[in-house]
Amino acid sequence: MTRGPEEVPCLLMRGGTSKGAYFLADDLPAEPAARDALLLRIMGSPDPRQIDGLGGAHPLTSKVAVVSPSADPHADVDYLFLQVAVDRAEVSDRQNCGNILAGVGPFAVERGLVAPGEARTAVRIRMVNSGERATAAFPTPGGRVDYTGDAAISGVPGTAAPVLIEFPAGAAPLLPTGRARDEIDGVPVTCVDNGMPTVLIEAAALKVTGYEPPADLEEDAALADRLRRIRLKAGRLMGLGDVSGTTVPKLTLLAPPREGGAVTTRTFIPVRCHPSIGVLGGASVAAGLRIEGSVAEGIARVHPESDRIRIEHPSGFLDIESSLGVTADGTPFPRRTAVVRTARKIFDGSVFPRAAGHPTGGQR
Ligand code: NQM
Repeated sequence: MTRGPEEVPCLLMRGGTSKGAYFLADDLPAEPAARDALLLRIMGSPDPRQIDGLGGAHPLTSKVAVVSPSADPHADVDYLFLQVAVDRAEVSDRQNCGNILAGVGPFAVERGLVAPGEARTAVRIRMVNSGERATAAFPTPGGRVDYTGDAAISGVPGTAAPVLIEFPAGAAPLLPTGRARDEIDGVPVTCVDNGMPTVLIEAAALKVTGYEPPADLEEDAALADRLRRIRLKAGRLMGLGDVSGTTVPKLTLLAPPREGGAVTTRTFIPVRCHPSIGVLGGASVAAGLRIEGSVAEGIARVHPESDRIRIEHPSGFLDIESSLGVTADGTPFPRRTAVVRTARKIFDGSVFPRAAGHPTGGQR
């Protein structure tokens, strides 16, 4: 069968607590503007319901992975993450996504980019957005990806095969402002980046408990305004420039743990409140908890003898293994970060982009 020009091979996958459309780079236009225009039509953006496309009307279900063989001798594949805005005609490569990363290894095997092992396969991934690397290992009994298993992750019903994701020591500075604590608009914050630029704030400093359901926090207009102003200033302090149109940095409110974990979190990504927490966002929080002088001091309960940090969030918890080192001049850096996610192939076939030339999504 010959494909028409408007038929694009696509694999829809749940990656961790997110869902995205996965493509081989060769199946999309190489030129970024043409690629992004096509992705908007595929996902059904801009439209608050994304009714005419694959998107699920939430930032966590409006995601794209573009995968290709890697020229990096230390990686098997390149993974470019693209956030497709829901109600704006915008596709951004400014952030990475550790949840969608969970599906990249299985996708690479499904598409024949990586030969599977007889029992397990470890895929070395270069994350194009950040230039960092990760390894994802998952079961491939008999040379086929097995998505079934007994690993449960908070925020996803049931169980599935574990995907172990490991991040080696990172090159980027953990503290982009060079300080463990800054003050913005009279609020102490810690700006940290262990894969996702994140601003940590004590929930109580913004007059919330940090235990509210995400929907209640999203309805709080005064909180939204304070967070917006803090984020704009934090973006500049972190060297990210004007972040008014970008999804980074994220903001995480911290409160003492209530379920035996290290800390309770509510994360804004950056407008919607995450129903759980992102992987790299969680990695940044975990690192922030270990940094001397951070705003987590007096809130978080961290055991220095264990690498494991349990981050409580609205739908359960995320366990992260996180260890830091300190350079001779006292600068903290990430030694190793690891996390277990699951992924599931939902659909494999062709997607038919909506017709070009309907940019607004119609009536509201
Ligand atoms: O931080 C949401 C998600 C994410 C990002 C967001 C993520 C990560 O849950 O690695 O996974 O922060 O936009 O998919």
